[in-house]
Amino acid sequence: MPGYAKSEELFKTAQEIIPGGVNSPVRAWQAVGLTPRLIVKGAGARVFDVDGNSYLDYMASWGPLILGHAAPPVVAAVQAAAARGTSFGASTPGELELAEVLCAAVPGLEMVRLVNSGTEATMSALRLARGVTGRPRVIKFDGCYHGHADSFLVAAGSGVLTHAIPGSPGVPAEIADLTMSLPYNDLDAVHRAVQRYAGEIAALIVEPVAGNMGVVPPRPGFLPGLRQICDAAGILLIFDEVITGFRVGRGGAQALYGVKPDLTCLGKIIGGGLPVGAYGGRRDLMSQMAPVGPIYQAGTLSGNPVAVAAGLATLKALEEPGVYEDLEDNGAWLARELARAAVRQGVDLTINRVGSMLTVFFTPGPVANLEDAKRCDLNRFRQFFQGMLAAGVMLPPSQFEAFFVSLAHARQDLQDTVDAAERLWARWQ
Ligand code: KE4
Repeated sequence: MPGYAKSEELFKTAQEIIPGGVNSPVRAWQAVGLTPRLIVKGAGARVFDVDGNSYLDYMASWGPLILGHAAPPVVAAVQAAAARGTSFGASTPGELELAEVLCAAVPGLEMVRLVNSGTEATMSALRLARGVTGRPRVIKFDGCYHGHADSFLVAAGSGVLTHAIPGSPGVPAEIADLTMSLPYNDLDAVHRAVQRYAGEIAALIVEPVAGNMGVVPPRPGFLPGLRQICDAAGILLIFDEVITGFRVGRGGAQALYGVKPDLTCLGKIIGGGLPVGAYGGRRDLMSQMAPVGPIYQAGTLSGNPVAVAAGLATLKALEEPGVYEDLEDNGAWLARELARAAVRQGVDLTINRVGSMLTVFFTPGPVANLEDAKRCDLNRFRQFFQGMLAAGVMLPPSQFEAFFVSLAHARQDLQDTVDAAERLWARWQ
């Protein structure tokens, strides 16, 4: 391996003019105690850093790159769109096409609006819920992350959890007080909160498969139970499918588990690696959004034609027959073989997986909520990350994130990953 002198030099300079040297905190690799590698290229299942090192990539840009890096149809669509102009400040046919694709695929979407990030999607969905119900409170779950809008930074899972910031300075207590954060998979806690604040709760927002405390699937009955509680209390159910949308199936987690939310938030995959988010749901709710309704939300680059082209090319590629079966087969194979290697090497771990998103938790488990996830041996994860990086495998730099298998990962890539892990674990004895 040619070392990482250039990454070190550039990252040192970056820290002088960009907070922490990064444009998003988790990229600073503080949780794994290494200098982050600056990436200059991706191709298929691999990324290449500024020093010329190559890595099998399981970060997938935190989820969007389900086709792999620089997928030819996406690159071609972006090049063609850019050559026609990058933004017009006017509606374009592509925005309508993407809205039609989303509404056709996702059961809960009767209407949808494009924005620029998952944060914008969730903050807009919450404003809509509060505007329609006239109620101020919102329920979220410990370990779930919904972006960095004030109402959600009270006990978020990604970023904030990794950086041990309980909530965040700058979030007014008055705002945080309107949010309740409950244990994931705990319907009794939801019942208690709803009884305590009946009539004051606008919405309950949930990652239908949690991805920001590591992957934590919903217990059987959890999602249907949330639906029933919300129906009985007049609370709007919001599924944050920014990760799970088009990841765990074409219709997202709501199709996989058969529970339809009132509002859905999307991001990541629907932009194919470019900035696209979306929120949508029942027509009677979305019709309350300006300019047709009174609730305001806007964005200069919402529905940007180049980003929309990347999203459309990605979602079109995901219409190919068998793609989700392939992702399921490869996700299951990787999880099973990693677990078998861990047993052979006497390493205590738990692997949670849904489709092609999975997390290796360094705890005997089970891991069904944030408290369970917090029992992980973070030093073991740090050793695992560092050892795998040295072996040419780039994992997400936090115990509380998901590995993503893409359509570009060949079975041999997965085998190489398992072999690297087993060689590393053998040295742990
Ligand atoms: P963005 O604003 O980062 O596009 O989306 C926020 C968001 C909303 N909802 C869910 C379920 C999410 O996972 C996210 C963002 N995910 C994190 C990592 N899991 C993004 C990585 C980062 O913060 O750099």
